[in-house]
Amino acid sequence: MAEDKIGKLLKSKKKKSFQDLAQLLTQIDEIGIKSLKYKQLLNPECFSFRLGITGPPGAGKSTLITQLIQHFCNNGMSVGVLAVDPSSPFSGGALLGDRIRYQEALHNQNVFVRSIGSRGSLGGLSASAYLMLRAFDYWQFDIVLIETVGVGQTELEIMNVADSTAVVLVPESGDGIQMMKAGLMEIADVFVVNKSDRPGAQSLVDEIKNELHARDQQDRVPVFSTVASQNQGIEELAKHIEKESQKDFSFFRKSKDKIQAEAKALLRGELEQKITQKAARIKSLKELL
Ligand SMILES: Nc1nc2c(ncn2[C@@H]2O[C@H](COP(=O)(O)OP(=O)(O)O)[C@@H](O)[C@H]2O)c(=O)[nH]1
Ligand SMILES: [Mg+2]
Repeated sequence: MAEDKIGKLLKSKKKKSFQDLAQLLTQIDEIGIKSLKYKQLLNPECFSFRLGITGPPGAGKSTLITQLIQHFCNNGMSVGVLAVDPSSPFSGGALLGDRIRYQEALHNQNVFVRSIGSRGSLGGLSASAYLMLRAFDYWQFDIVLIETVGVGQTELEIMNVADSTAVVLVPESGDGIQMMKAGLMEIADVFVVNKSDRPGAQSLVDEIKNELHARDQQDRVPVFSTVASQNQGIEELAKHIEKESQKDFSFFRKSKDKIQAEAKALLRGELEQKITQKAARIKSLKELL
């Protein structure tokens, strides 16, 4: 039974094997909210710093993550990645060239990657995403990177689950203002203007900085320029993230807002399961009346 297996996997943590973790995540996905019966998952002893990385598809989030992984591993840190994106190269959705590059980074012994489909059917981040991140905490990664693709609700919900959120934008999209309207301005703790090798990068940086200024957020939210595909600007960004990761964010995690957001996602997951089960038993729509 899934539940016995979870108990066993949680206890065998001494070895800290990624194979065990992979199995644990599969079991958690299966039993959903019941995973919280295990105190190790309900109240993890430690929190791994979670950086959410969000932005439009093709902005270079996965490329950026690959470079960040390399940087953190070189500094002796362990890195967990949750790719909440079915088209993520981490789940094999990329061109061959990309995949080879990822594999280079993933070869690293201290890196664990899991990809999951983007959303629960009722919208928002899936219950599984929340629960799996609890397992990441239990495994005590130094840093956990969460990639979400920019589709409205999921994109914004990243702030509920991450300790800090990086919003990745690119010059060619030309929709800096659009992004700001979509609420990204409010959730960003750091902006990354990637593909800075393309024209218009500096004006996007200026646009973001002006907007931050207008909101009196210029001192809180830095703006970095990167060319992820050429490993440019990564060092500065990574150093900033490392510094952020040292902060005490346990207060944040235990806040009422965060707990309620997670509760909502978990309840939604339960409801989805019930709907699926009930629908599977229905032979005539009359039964719904
Ligand atoms: N010119 C340029 N291309 C980049 C840069 N970063 C990533 N790319 C390319 O953009 C494409 C999409 O990157 P990917 O990381 O998959 O984007 P994601 O959808 O945001 O995860 C890939 O072909 C990358 O090689 C960059 O800084 N400059
Ligand atoms: Mg991606």
